[in-house]
Amino acid sequence: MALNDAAKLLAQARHVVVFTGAGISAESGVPTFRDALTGLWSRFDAQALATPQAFQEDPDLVWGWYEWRRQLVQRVRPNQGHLAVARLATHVPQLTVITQNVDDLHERAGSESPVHLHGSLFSPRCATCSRPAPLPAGDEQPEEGRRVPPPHCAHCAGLIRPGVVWFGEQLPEAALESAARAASECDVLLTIGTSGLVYPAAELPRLAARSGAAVIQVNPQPTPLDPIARVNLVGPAAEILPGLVSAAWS
Ligand code: BV8
Ligand code: ZN
Repeated sequence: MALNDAAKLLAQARHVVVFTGAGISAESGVPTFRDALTGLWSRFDAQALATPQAFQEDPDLVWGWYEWRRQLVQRVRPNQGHLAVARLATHVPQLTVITQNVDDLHERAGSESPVHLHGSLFSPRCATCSRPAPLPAGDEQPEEGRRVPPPHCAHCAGLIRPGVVWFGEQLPEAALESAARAASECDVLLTIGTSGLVYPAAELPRLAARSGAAVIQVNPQPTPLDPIARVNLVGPAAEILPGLVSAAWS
């Protein structure tokens, strides 16, 4: 049965990579990228809003969207899926957590320094001189769809932007390099809650499979990664992961 097969692969693994997408945060109440734009945001397309062009054209709208998302993340909690991933570290000789998510739920669940391929909502920086900027004080959540003018850089007065990787922007080189090295060296890559559509991140599970790793997928929906998954656990992460970890090390 698929769960036992996955548990056996995990229990025997020396180096496990966990690769997560927006789906692992869905059960915490963080909308996935596909359905991030609900309510008043629904008139926008995330892929159009998550671009340097959008910020150029309407910085207040883009800053307002990210501030709304950051405040939302601050109000929710890691779920049983994030906690199970954190527990893996106590069982697996070597664990590398790689996330495409810009929330801090892996950290808050206890995962040490996950690799953030697409940056973070919690590391704003100056769009002009790239100096890191402080997070805005206060925690009132801007209401959905409201424009919020971004702060200005204390050093050069440039506009502050979210510390995320937008479409058309390069991923942080060090993060991508360490992620690719881990994917090519691991015995098992556990891909959780990602549609496997966004590159170059989506290349990682394929790289792991090509390098001989067993890929285990956790997702309620079919994805383009199905053909390379040794085991496909169909269902929500917060339900599947705790059972998987206890089946492997009970
Ligand atoms: C770059 C941060 C180049 C921002 C994000 C054509 C072909 C190939 C590539 C391209 C192309 N045209 C353009 C490109 C490049 C582009 C790309 O890949 N586009 C795609 C759409 C085709 N990539 C880029 O632009 C990247 N940069 O290539 O630079 C370059 C080279 C040289 C010089 C300059 C530039 C940058 C990509 C990073 C974009 N930023 N995030 C923000 O968050 O606002 S990506 C963003 O979308 C998310 O981070 C996420 O990774 C991704 C996908 O969003 P979602 O679908 O929500 O999330 P996910 O994919 O994880 O899917 C949710 C899944 O969860 C689903 O499968 C669902 O079934 C599942 N699920 C739901 N509930 C649960 C669940 N699973 C488990 N449990 C549940 N309960
Ligand atoms: Zn500056």
